[in-house]
Amino acid sequence: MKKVGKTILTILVITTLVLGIRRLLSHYDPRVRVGSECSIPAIATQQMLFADDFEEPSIQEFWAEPDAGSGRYEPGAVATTNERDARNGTGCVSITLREGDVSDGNNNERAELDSGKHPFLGRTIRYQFSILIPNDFPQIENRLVIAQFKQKSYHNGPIVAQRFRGGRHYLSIRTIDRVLDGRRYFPLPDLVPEVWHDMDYLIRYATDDSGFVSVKMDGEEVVRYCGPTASTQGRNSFYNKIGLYRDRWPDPMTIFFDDYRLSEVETSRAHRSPDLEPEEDATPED
Ligand SMILES: [Ca+2]
Repeated sequence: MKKVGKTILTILVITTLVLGIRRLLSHYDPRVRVGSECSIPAIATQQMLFADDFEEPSIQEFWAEPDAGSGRYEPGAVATTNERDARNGTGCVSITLREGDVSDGNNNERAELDSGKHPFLGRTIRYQFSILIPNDFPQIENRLVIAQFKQKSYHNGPIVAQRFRGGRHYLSIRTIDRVLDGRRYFPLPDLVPEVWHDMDYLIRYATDDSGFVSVKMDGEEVVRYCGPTASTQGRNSFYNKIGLYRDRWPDPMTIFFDDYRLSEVETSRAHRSPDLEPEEDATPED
């Protein structure tokens, strides 16, 4: 029995060490600067490329078809509605996910609107949308992504993901093309049920350290990250999804969005945004 105990202890120690070293290797990236160490250029001009205010009976045509690629949402899962107060106008979009919807067989399920794939490498793109969770939205300890920014052919997850898990609202950004890819985590202000929150992402897609991600929520900058935001292994093809992507769960979820805008931005290096306050410690988590 003593020998068995010793063996188990040895295995535990080795596992902890390996996981710790892996975490260090994947987290540390000398090309990355965050918070006040990172300077984001100010917006000089911007041109809107796609927009949906969800005032029409159907969503706009730029959104990818429900069954494009590996599938986006089940018939009827996405619908414009004027049955609740919209962020602006009278309409918004409701997205509902039920157990087993559009699963790829890997214990996940989804109902997401997809911006379509675009050659955004070397360009600065601004994504704005408003988001509302209803009072009865399940706040559960289960993976849930409500907005994500992805690069085609760069596998194993999004570059940037807005997550909501067990009531915690936070962002993940991948550290790209390292020996071991990892993620950095940033806390976001609470998502208050029945309140419209305005998200505003500014992302420069670059495979070198000229890339950046700046996130504003309700007009306040809450995340600032400088470093690679695109992989040399992926294509020059980027897409944004909003909605519900989670590990399998029995209870249905409905979330609302309004005022979607996708714009290309010209920045002025001469006029930088004022520095952020030093970054708070983020809770590391998978
Ligand atoms: Ca609207």
